[in-house]
Amino acid sequence: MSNANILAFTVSDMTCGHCAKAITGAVLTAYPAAKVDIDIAAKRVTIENAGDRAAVASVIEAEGYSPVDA
Ligand SMILES: [Cu+2]
Repeated sequence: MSNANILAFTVSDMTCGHCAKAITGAVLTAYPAAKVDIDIAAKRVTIENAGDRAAVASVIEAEGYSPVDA
């Protein structure tokens, strides 16, 4: 159960700063208290203090990206 509030996704179609900004914006709109950390080169999105994994993945998918568990 440790770090249960930290989610990590690999988003292979996140290719640039625009993508990162779009994903960050979508997550923060859904979860205003979340902390979003993005590494574009690694195609990695780490999210703290948001919803459960499936719900957060749905938010990213609705923005047009394809998150997989990382
Ligand atoms: Cu982009």
